[in-house]
Amino acid sequence: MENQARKKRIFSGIQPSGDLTLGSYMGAIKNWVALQDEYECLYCIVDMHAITVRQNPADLRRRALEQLAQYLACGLDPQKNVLFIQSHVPQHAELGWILGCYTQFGELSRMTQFKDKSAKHKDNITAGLFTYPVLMAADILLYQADLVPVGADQKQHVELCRDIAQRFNGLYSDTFTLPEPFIPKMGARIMSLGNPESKMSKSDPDGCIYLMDKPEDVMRKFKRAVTDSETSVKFDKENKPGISNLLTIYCTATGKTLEEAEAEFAGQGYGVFKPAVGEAVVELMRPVREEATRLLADKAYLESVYREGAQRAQYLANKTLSKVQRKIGFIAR
Ligand code: ATP
Ligand code: LTN
Repeated sequence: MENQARKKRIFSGIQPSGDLTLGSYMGAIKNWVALQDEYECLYCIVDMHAITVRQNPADLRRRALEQLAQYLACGLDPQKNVLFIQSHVPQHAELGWILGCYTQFGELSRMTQFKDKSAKHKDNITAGLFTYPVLMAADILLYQADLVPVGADQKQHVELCRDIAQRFNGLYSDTFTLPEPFIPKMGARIMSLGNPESKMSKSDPDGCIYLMDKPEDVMRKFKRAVTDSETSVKFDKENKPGISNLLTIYCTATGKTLEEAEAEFAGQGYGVFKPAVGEAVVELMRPVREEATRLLADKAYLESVYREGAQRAQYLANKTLSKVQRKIGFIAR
């Protein structure tokens, strides 16, 4: 990795707070795979972020490992990329604390994810949920990432990260690279199949396709997808949010353009279109599901991947962390 210093760097992560979804695949992971040759990439399982809402310990442990198997199964090469678990690299927490001292209460109060999640978990609004974006900024800035491939919902957090970095650089001279969000043109916001007005999310099993769903479950969910009372397969986000979402999924899964898809289903009605989308997704996910299942049986291999990833990540993280500590006036260890 050190020999490729001229390559630009990428950081991204997903919380092991639920099974990976078609939304996180189309919004984020698909791009991680596409960018892995061109960039030096670190892809993380952000378990420290996951505990900002209550997790069952056994489930958290299982999901973190499953998520690693799924990253690999989606096509992320552990030789090319640094694949690791956030809590294995304590520098994230250390830089997170420091950056929290350069972040305003008001900035964090404006984060829409905090507003949404604190409304959902009214009985457990922790300080960790509030400072979540600071830890996310630490994730990104520790590695001097240039690009952060995420779905549209994470744009605000990446922008806050830039603001924190800019503020720090202004106070102490250039320290952090300013990261850019990388949001796909198509698939940045996949909507729930049960309610096309809200984002497809792990915590909504009916409207959500999980990467590990069996083909019959995928087909059932697509056949039941909420649409409208018309019959034409046309992209119109305002008036036909359900069909527009299905078209987006179909095109992202097959690589076809909206025009090609509309032409393909012209005059055919939803009874033909909905199962066709289901089949495209089943075919997209089949190799991922099969390979993830195979990998999960090989715990020793998965362990070797996350161990090596943590070592490589720590080496890079230490460089930034010691620079930051020196700049703010901590005595070197
Ligand atoms: P939660 O419901 O717990 O908030 P989530 O389902 O939104 O979780 P995350 O783990 O927060 O999923 O997201 C992982 C990555 O996938 C992020 O980059 C996020 O922007 C992206 N992503 C998540 N859901 C979608 C979606 N429906 N459409 C496009 N991208 C998505
Ligand atoms: N907040 C992100 C997960 C996340 C992340 C990151 C994404 C944590 N740290 C750093 C990109 C870069 C989410 O998906 N909810």
